[in-house]
Amino acid sequence: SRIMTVAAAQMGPIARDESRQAVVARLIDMLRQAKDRGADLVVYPELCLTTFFPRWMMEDQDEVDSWFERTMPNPAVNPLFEAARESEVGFCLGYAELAQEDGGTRRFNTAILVDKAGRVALKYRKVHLPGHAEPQEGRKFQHLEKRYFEPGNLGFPVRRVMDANMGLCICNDRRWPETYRVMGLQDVEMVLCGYNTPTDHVQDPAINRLSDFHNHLSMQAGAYQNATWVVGVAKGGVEEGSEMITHSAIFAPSGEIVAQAATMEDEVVTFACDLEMGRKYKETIFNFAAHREPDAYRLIVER
Ligand code: ING
Repeated sequence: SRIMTVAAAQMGPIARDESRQAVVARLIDMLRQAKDRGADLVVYPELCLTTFFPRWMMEDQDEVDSWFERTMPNPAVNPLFEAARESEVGFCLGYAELAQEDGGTRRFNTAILVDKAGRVALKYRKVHLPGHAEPQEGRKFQHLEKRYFEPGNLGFPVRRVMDANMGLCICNDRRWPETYRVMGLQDVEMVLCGYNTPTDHVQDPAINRLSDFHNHLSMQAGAYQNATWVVGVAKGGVEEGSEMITHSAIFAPSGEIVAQAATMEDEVVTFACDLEMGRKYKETIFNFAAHREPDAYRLIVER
C-alpha cells in the first residue's frame, strides 16, 4: 500500500466584500486542522479566494478583473504557501487566473497543485464552462462563466506528485465522463475537484431537487469507471443569497464514498487513501489495454 492522507477542506460562503486576507486566514486554519489529522494534502474548492462572482452581470471590465489573480503566488496568498511549506503539506487551490499569454490577456478558471516544498507541481484550466455568455431573463442569479472565462487550454494533465499520479478538474468538468477517461488513460490515481454548485442552475425544480444526487453520482461514476480516487470539495451554503450545495466527499476507486462533510460551513474531512487500491480494478475489470475498443468510440472526438 501507498498511503496519501488527504483532507477535503470544504468552505462555507465567502461574502462579496470579504478580503482575500480574511479568506486566506480561513484556508490556513483548515490547513492546520488537516495537519493535526496527519494530512499530506489539503484540497480547497473552485474559486476559493472570492465569492462566486459569475452569479452577477458586470459591465465594467475593471470590476470583473478585480476578482482575478494576476500572479500565483502573490502577496495575498503567500501566507498560505508559507504555512503549507512549514507544515510540509501539499495543497490544491482554485482561483480566477488573469494571464498575459500569446500576446493577449487571457482569463481562466484555474486550479494548481502545490507540493510539500511549496512548488507549483501541476496546473489546470477548467475545460467545461457551464451557463451562459449573456445574462438570461428571469434568473435570480446569473451563471456567466462563459462570459468571464475562456475554456482551458492545458488539457487534462496527469503528473507524478507526492509519489502519486495526480490529476485536477474543476466543478462542471466532473459531470463529463471524458474528463475522467482522459486522465484514466494516463493512469491517474487521484483526481482533485473543487466545486461551486448553485441549486438553481436550471429553471426546473425537478432537476434542481436532485443537485446533491447528481453531484455524488458524477464523482462515484468517474472514480469507479477509471479506478481512481476522487476528492470533491465544495464551497457552499447560502452565499450572497445564492444557495450552493456542500456534501464534500472522498470517493474510492470502488466508487464508494469513504468520507463526507456534515455541515454547510468550513469543514475538514480526511481519509487515508491507499493509492494502490485502484490497481486490482485496472488489472481486471478496467484493464483498458485488454478491453477498450477505441475504433468503436470515434464519434466521441469527431463531435
Ligand atoms: N457550477 C455548476 C456545476 O457544474 C451546474 C453548474 C450546476 C451545472 C447544476 C449543472 C447542474 O456544478 C460550476 N461552477 O460549474
